[in-house]
Amino acid sequence: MTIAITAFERSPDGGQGLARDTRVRWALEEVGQPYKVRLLSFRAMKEPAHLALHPFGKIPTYEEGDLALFETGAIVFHIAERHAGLLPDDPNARARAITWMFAAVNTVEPPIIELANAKLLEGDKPWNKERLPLVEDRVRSPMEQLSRRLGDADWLDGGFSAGDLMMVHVLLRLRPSGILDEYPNLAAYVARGEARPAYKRAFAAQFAVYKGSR
Ligand code: GTB
Repeated sequence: MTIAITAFERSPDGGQGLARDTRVRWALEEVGQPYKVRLLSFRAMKEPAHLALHPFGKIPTYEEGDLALFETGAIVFHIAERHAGLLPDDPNARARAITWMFAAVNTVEPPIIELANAKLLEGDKPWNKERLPLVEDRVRSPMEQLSRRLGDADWLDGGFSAGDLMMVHVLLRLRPSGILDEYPNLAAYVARGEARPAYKRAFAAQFAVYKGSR
């Protein structure tokens, strides 16, 4: 059955792979599933046809036959459950990999998004200069703890899993701030993710959209 996802017609990140369709593309590439992409304008995302798929009017969505999903955590989990390659067979190891997926979106991602918003959307506010260091510290706290947990391991729990895929993509959003490079083992972890052939294919596919939109 053909898989179709949605993505930005014109990604505001300039093709850096930071928009969340990249993590879905990456998961599909890891498990060797072909997919189509429907590109959406910001206006189309808020129209009824898309709101029927995504109640919050965002990308990405995932369609496969009668099934329509939104939320990248749920989409990547679905892909990982249906196809081999992203979750270990051992039940406990599988549960731990899923735990890392939740940690990526529930614990690590929110302060990173808050920082991106503080810079992008609130940069002109008079209180921004005073607030920014507080927001940055709220990012550094989980980063410090994640860095300690990863230590000198390649991946978070044994072999590469959907937990690493989600975590690496979440951390990529931090790179432009310089904070990722404050944690050399996490910077190397992200680079290991980016070096995976499946990530490179996903990155190239989203970059081709950006290049075509210029
Ligand atoms: N929790 C949801 C998920 O994980 O699927 C969040 C989905 C989401 O926020 N999607 C964003 C969106 O549709 C795109 S990825 N935004 C449009 C809107 O809200 O109207 C977020 C994103 C946007 C821009 C950059 N960038 O420029 O670097 C990076 C990431």
